[in-house]
Amino acid sequence: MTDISEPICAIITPPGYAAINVIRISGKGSIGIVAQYFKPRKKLLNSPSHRVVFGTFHTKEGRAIDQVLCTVFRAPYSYTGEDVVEISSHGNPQIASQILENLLLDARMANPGEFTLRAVLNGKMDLPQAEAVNDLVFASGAMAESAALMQVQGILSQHLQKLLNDISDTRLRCELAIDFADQDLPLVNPEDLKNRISNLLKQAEDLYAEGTTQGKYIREGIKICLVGPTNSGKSSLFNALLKYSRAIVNPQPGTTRDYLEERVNLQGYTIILYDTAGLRMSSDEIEKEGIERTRELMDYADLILYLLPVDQEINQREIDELAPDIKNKTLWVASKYDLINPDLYTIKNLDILDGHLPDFAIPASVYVPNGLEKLQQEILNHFALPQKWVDRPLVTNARHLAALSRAISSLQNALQSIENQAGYEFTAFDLIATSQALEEILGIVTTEDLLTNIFNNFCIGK
Ligand SMILES: Nc1nc2c(ncn2[C@@H]2O[C@H](COP(=O)(O)OP(=O)(O)O)[C@@H](O)[C@H]2O)c(=O)[nH]1
Ligand SMILES: [Mg+2]
Repeated sequence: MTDISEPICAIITPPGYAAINVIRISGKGSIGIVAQYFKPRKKLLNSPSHRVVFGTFHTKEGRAIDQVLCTVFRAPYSYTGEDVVEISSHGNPQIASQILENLLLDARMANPGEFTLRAVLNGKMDLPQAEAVNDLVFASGAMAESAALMQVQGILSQHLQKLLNDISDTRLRCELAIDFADQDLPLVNPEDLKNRISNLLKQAEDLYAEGTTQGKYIREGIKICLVGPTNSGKSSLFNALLKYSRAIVNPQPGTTRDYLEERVNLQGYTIILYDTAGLRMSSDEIEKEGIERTRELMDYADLILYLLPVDQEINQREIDELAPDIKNKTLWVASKYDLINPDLYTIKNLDILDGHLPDFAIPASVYVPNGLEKLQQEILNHFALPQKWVDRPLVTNARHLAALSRAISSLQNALQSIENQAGYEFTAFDLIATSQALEEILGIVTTEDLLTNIFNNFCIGK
């Protein structure tokens, strides 16, 4: 890695006209570099940390560019841990570019995520916190924001650190047992070690399970696919959930032939909603293609909302044929519920789906006030998603999940070796492997490739 105190700079506000622009410079000599162009120079040079200094930014030749505010942060009390100056100029992109051009005479352009990388290298934050900074910038939905913020604050890191401590404690006990094999140590017995490892395994597995379900939904959004016969109200429901008319709604069957994809927010969670072609036996080639795509989407989706409109007869054979093997990720929806005729169609009639669920279908109507409330509630229930954010360690990052999964395998091996009485050396070895996997999450052991990969996804200026 290159010299880590070399000054780097970038415009850290979005491009274009705005009220202000901010240009950041970080690294050795940053304050002096800015002071060359700034009047009153001494005031900037002598400014204490966390102060704002008002003045004029000039070119090297002495031509005034703009009146600016310089915020001074002195090492180590800055985001990066280095000397930092943030120059706020008037929000004309040409002004910001000219300021940057002058700084670039003495500093280099920052790479994506390089300010945050320096924060990590200087011990201002650990790797999961840095990754969460990026998640926070790109978070969609209140839940994703809360999850990322919690990680920036280090809640996951603290939890992993505690797990690491417990693992080393257990490993030390194994090592004691190896070293003093001929003596009777009350501190180590197989039963106790087994309990400790089982307990560690359970904690790791719980963290993993929540990460692959809620963590994944928070990070990637929940993919929900609307399916059902033609004219069952899929497009209407799609629009109603979106709260605007995106899909064409038409009493003519077969209006939606391709599928549509939109994101909506449901109580802080991002839902990726798909409106699909109706499922029915068809001889029309285009419609057949649409139905094929619907089937692919059904495989891909996290949840299927299968609409069974109350004004149509349910064709059991069609459901079996067109939508097999989806029953465990399907919510059955009694759509157009405002049209219900209790004599003809009761929830009980849905018993013809016997053997394939549903104990009930969820009544839904886009034409009555609050007609979708129950459905929205059932969606959240299906995923057991809390409606309010609770601070807890939650893994939302694919890299972290992969490492956690390796930690779990090693713990399983450790448990196995105790049960098989294979010798404490093996258990200790597996516990070391467990620690290494968790340390990788925390960035205690990193490679340059890993860091480059992570920070390449950041925006310039972060
Ligand atoms: N009464 C009533 N009619 C609905 C409801 N949802 C949709 N419709 C009507 O059903 C017809 C088909 O709707 P559409 O959304 O295009 O169904 P799709 O073919 O499944 O996409 C249209 O005439 C809609 O106005 C509902 O909740 N109540
Ligand atoms: Mg449609």
